[in-house]
Amino acid sequence: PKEIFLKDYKLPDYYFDSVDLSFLLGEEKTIVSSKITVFPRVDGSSPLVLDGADLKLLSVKVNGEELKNGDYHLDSRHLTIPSPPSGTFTLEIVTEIYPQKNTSLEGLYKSSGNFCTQCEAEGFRKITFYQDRPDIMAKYTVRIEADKSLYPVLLSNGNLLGQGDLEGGKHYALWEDPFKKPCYLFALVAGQLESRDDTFVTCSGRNVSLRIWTPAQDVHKTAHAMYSLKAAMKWDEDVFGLEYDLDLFNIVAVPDFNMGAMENKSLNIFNSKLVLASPETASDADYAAILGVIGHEYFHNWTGNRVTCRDWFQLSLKEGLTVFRDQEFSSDMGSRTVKRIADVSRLRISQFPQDAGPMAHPVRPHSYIKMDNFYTVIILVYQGAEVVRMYKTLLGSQGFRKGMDLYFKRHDGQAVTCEDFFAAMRDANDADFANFLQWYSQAGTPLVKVTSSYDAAAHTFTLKFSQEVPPTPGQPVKEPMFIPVVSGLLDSSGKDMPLSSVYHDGALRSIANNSEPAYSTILRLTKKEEEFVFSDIHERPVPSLLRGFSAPIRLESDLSDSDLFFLLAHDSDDFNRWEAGQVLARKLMLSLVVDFQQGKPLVLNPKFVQGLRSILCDSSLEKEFIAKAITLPGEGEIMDMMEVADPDAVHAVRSFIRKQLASELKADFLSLVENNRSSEEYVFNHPNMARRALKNIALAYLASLEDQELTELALHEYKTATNMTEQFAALAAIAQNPGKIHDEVLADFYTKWQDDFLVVNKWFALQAMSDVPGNVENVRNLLSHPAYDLRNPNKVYSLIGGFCSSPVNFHAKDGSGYKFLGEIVVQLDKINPQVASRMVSAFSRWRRYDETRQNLAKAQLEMIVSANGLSENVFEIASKCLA
Ligand code: B3K
Ligand code: ZN
Repeated sequence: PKEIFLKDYKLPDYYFDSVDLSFLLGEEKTIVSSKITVFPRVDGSSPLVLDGADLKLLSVKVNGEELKNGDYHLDSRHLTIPSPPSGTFTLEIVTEIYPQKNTSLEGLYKSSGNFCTQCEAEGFRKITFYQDRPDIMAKYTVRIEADKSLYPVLLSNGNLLGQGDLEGGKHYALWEDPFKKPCYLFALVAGQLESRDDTFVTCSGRNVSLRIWTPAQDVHKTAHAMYSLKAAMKWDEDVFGLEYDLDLFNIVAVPDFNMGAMENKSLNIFNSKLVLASPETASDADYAAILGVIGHEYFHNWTGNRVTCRDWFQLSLKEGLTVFRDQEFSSDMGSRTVKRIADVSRLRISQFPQDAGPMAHPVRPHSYIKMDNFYTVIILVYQGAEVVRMYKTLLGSQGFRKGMDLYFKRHDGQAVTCEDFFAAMRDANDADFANFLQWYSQAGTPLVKVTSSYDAAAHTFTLKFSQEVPPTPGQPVKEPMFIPVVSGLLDSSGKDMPLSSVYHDGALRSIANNSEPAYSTILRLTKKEEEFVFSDIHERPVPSLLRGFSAPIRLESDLSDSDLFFLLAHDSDDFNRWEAGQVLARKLMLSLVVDFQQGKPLVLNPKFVQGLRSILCDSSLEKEFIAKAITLPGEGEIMDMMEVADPDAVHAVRSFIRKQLASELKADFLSLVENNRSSEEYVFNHPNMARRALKNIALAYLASLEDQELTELALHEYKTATNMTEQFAALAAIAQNPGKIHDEVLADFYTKWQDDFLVVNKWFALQAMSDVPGNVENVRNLLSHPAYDLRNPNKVYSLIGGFCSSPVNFHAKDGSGYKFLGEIVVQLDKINPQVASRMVSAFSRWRRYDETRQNLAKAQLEMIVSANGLSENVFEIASKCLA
């Protein structure tokens, strides 16, 4: 396999101006004809090299003349024309492809009888020979011809120029996209679909037709997606002044899709999971995900499509920025604190571990074998969004907006780099960003340690920071980073102290602005070690550091447990209130893990129970915040903090604490369930979601007690639920404990929902994630369940992905979990390398476990790497794991 390096980037020798594509969609094969206007970047005859994969070449013409065999070279990856004519010329290529046989779901393929495409990152080369790179931007027209009864709807990017009937029961449609675009944004859809139609009136008064396409029976489930789309369009106008630029916006939902969705210009293609929702079939989490992803793909129209990436190393330019934008959108539509907590938890669960493992790489990677592997490794996307968030933290909303405006002014219609974004932010604000660019090139999560001291005589409070970026593959030594630490100081009554000035680096900086006292300030860390001294501090404060998680780092402080309980009770920054509770819980869990390993009896610190009880009873708190605050850190998070990860001990401890809390707070939990039942119809809004979240977590705690009465309660909630959020939560609460009721309820749920594949996936995932020992056998059996299909990515993510997320069973000491995954990966790789490669990443932390487990996992990785005909996708991940 060939590794591609950022340092080797070269401007293309040829650019494409216009691209006319024509598709004859057939049952056996599809014929793709392209006519491209090519012009050289500089004069002189360099060869024109086109990418191509799995294509049958039928003909090549240059300026209308067919090329003979010797006039071009063809190998398994390229079509090369060694000496094209000088100046502008036309290139015509005809290829034959087989979408029906394409199980990789990349390029043009069929999903449930309909044709659709997925080209990002490098899938366009599976459709025709092309310079498949994002800095080739061209204007496209697309003609689609197909059988009219089988494929009544024919869609592509841009505006519909014409359509009509043809002989033999066929018809055609002609589309034109007036905007230049890279080929990864090309899309085509053909099939039996119906649409929900609506109109959005833009800020300048233009009418935009909105259409969401699905099979006829699902159209009624698209109301929330349409609501989300209109909300996103309005938000982008209000917050960034960005207006939609065409008269039509299409979304198509398809059941077989490798990822969540794709931002193709004016023709977004979505995994059905992220479009279809009804109160009976989708949970609050699904509704929230739909809102976020519809927003995300829509926002790409400006951040990704109008301004795109020069090369794939710059992926974060569009993904980091667009993830940041969708996070802000969701925050504005719901609760900002709760959204931030959810995003930071995700960062901790997925990104930090990756960043500490064999796949660690900077936001802008230095090399890749298969670009697709760098979308699933969340570092890039989530860390990328954190980097964008830091610009906003440093510049404020207005400064950030100025930077965005300048970015669009400078780069609309261009393919650019992360430096270009940085420069726009800097120049628009005349800002000093120190060595901020390190965030793009250095991998690894910085570890910041802080100690504090109070000088009562001098009225000063000192914070001493040190930072260290751990070594990662290929980067043994690191430079210090520029880390903005938003901080405040609490007085003994729990109020924020007014901050007047801080001494740092030989200078006294005033914090108060225009004589208004400030209660929070940004400490700019840039060195390996440094000190900040606050003056005029008249009592020993409790510091609240890294408010709102102002930088994606690990923070270790010398705060005592009582400081943390104090922050949990009083911090004005709700994020940090939650964080204080998490730090306490992590400490507690780690110390109980040691007790467990030493065979000591487990005892829960009564102060912890007390702290959580006061959160539960604090009526000033938002319900969803309470639900988050009483959720313990995940097992993975705790294992990550251990020298040698011990899944059994961590699981035992977490279950112990849950049960202990459930029994001590039983009365509180019972009243939460009572008082938060749905009385009205399902509404997707923050207060209602918050109420359901709180009720559901209380129910889960109660059911963990395995008490008959409480199981009856959960069963009652299951039976009376009028929406999926509550029904599924009750099912999950019951499913924690094996037994007769467990089996009956699971069977009942399947019978109810067997015709709804999205609900059935929830049912698979729930069983796959079970902690019941030996669950691997159950999961194996489910592989042959009639509703299961390894070719459908959603089903794989539910069952196989779900299984790997259960530490006790995936990491079972007998190796049964590893063996299961090893077998599946090899089998899946033949069908769909992208999905197989996502699954193999579950092995990536294998060195963190004990020797027995290491050997068992390593054996599976070795077996995978030596498998015949292994894809580059899986090879890249598995070999990096072994390196
Ligand atoms: N840009 C796509 C992801 C493409 C992944 C390709 N393997 C959608 C998104 O950003 O949401
Ligand atoms: Zn994206």
